[in-house]
Amino acid sequence: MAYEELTLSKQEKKLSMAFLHVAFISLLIGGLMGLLQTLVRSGKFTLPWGIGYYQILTVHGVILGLVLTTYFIIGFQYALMNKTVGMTIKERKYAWFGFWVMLVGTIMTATIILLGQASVLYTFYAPLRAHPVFYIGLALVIIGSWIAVFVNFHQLYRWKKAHPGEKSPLLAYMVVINMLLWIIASAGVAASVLIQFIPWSLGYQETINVLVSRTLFWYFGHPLVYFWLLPAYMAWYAIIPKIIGGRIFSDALARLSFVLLLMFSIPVGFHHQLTEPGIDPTWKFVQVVLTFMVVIPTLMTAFSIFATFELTGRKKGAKGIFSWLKKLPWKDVRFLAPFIGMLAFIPGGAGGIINASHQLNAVIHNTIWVTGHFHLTIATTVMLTFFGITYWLVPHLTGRTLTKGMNRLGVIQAIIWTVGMTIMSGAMHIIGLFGAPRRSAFSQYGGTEQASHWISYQMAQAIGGSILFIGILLMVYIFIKLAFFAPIGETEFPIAQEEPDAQPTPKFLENWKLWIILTIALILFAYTIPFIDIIHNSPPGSVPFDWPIGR
Ligand code: HAS
Ligand code: CU
Repeated sequence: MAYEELTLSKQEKKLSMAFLHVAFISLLIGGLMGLLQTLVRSGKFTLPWGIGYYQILTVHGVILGLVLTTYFIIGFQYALMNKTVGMTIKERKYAWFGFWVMLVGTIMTATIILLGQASVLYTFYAPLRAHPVFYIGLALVIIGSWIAVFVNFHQLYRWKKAHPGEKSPLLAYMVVINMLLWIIASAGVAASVLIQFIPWSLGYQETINVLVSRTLFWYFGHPLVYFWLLPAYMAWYAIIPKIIGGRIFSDALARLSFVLLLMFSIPVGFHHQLTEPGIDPTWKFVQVVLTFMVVIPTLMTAFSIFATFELTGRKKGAKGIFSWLKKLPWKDVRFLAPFIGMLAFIPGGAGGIINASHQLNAVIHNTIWVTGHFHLTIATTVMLTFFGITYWLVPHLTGRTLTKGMNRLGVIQAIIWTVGMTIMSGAMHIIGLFGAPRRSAFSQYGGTEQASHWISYQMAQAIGGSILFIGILLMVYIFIKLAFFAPIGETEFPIAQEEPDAQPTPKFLENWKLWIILTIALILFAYTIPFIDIIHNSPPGSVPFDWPIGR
C-alpha cells in the first residue's frame, strides 16, 4: 500500500459514533412510521389520536431519507478519512461543531413535523407551505453538513501537502468526490430554501414560483440519491474485497467511475420533472440522455466487483465457470448483507432506466411503482450495505467484537429484510403498473372501482412492511449490542489493497480542477437555457396552500 493506515484515536471514534447514534435512532422512528403507512394503505387500520397520514409520511421520508442517510454517511466518511489521511485536533473541533449545527436543525425539523405543522413530505413541494421552523431546521442541517464537507476537504489537502507527488488514498479520494457532489448539489436546495421558502413561510413574500422551486429541488434531489449510493460503492470497491480475502481489482477504474458519477449525477434532475409543463421538451431530452450516461460507471462498478469476486474465488482454488461463487464467505454477514444489496440493484437499476425513459415515465410517474423503485435502491441496495458496514465499524469504534451469535443474528436480519422488501416492493411495482397512486391514504381512493382490484397487493404491502419492521427492530437491537454490550476486543477495519501487479493509476485522475470545471460546465450546459426560460415565462407566483393536510 502506498500510504500508511492510521489508528483512530478514542476521540475520533467518539465522533463517528455520535453520527451513528443519530442514524440508528432515526432508523427506529422512521421505520415505525413506515409500518403505520403500509397498515393505513391496507385499508384495515386508521391512525389514532387524529394523527394524519401525511404527517407520518413526512416523518418517514425526512427521518429516513434525509436524516438517517446523512448522519450515517458523514460518520462513516469521517472514519474512512481518519483511517487513511488522519484528523487534526482543530479539524475534529470543526467536525463536532458541524454535528451540533446539524443536530439542532434536525430536532427543529422533527419537532415541527411531529406537531403536525409541516406535513409537506420530504420533497416539500410548493405551494404546500410548512411552518418556517421546518425550513430553518432544514437549512441548518445542510449548513452543518457543509462544515463536514470542508473538514473532509481540508483533511485531504493537508495530507497531500505532507505527501507531495503521492496519489491520495483511494477511500479518501472517494469521500472527497462524494462531498464535492454533495456541496454542488445541495447549494441548489439551499438557495431555494433560503431565497424562496423561508421568506415566503415567514410571510415576507405572498407568492412563490413553484416551477423554480421544484427545479432547484430536483437539481439537488437526483444527486442526493448518488450521495447515498457512493458510500455503498466505497464499501463495494475498497472494503468488501478485503472481507472476502481478495484485493482491489483496479484502483484507476474505481477512481474513474467515481469521477464519472460526479459528472453525470448532477445535470439530470429533469428526469423527475418529465410530466411538468413549463420545461422545454428538448432540455428534458438532453437531461434524459445525460441520465443514461450514468449507466456507464454503474456497469463499470458491476464489472470490477464481479472481477474481484471471481479472481478471489479462483485464487482459492475454484475451477469451473461459476464455482468461484462457492468460495465466497456466505456466512459472514459483513459480506452477505452488501451482496444482497448488489443483487437488489439489478432490478432497482432496471426500474431506474424505465423511470428515466420519457414515454415509460408517463406510465409510472406518481404511482406507487416509484416507491417500489426507491425501496429497492436506497432501502435495500444502500441500506443493506450500510448494515454490512455497521457489523464491523461499530465494534471497531467501541472496542468490541462481533461474536458468532451476533453474526448469525445479522444473517437472519439480512434475510428478513430481503423477504420483507421483496414482498413489499414487488407489490408496489405491480399495483403501480395498475395505476395505484403513491402518497395517498386508502381513504382517498379506497371506494373506487380500481381500488377493489388492488386489495390483495395492499395487503401484501402491509405484510412486507410488517416483516421489515421486525428487521428494523432486530437491526436496532444489534446496533445497541455492538455499541454497548458486546465483548470487549479488537475488531478489524478492513481496507483492501491493490493487486500487486496493478498498473499505476494515471495522474490525471487527481486533477481536481479539471473534474470540477467539467462538472460545472455540464451543469451549466444542462440547466442555463431551460432555467432562464422558466424564469422568463413564469406564470404569476402561486399562493400558499396551508390546508390542513394532516388528514
Ligand atoms: Fe431512482 C425516482 C431514475 C437509481 C432513488 N429514485 C427515485 C426516487 C428515489 C430514487 C428516492 O428517471 C423517488 C423520488 C421522489 O420522491 O419522487 N434512478 C433512476 C436511474 C437510476 C436510479 C436511471 N434511484 C437510483 C438510486 C437511488 C434512487 C441508486 C437511491 C439510492 N429514479 C429515476 C427516475 C425517477 C426516480 C426517472 C423519477 C420517477 C418519477 O416519475 O417520479 C440509475 O442510476 C440506475 C443505474 C443502475 C443500474 C443497475 C446496475 C447493476 C449493478 C449491480 C451490481 C451487482 C453486482 C453483483 C456486482 C443500471 C451495478 C453481481 C453478482 C452476481 C453473482 C450477479
Ligand atoms: Cu433521479
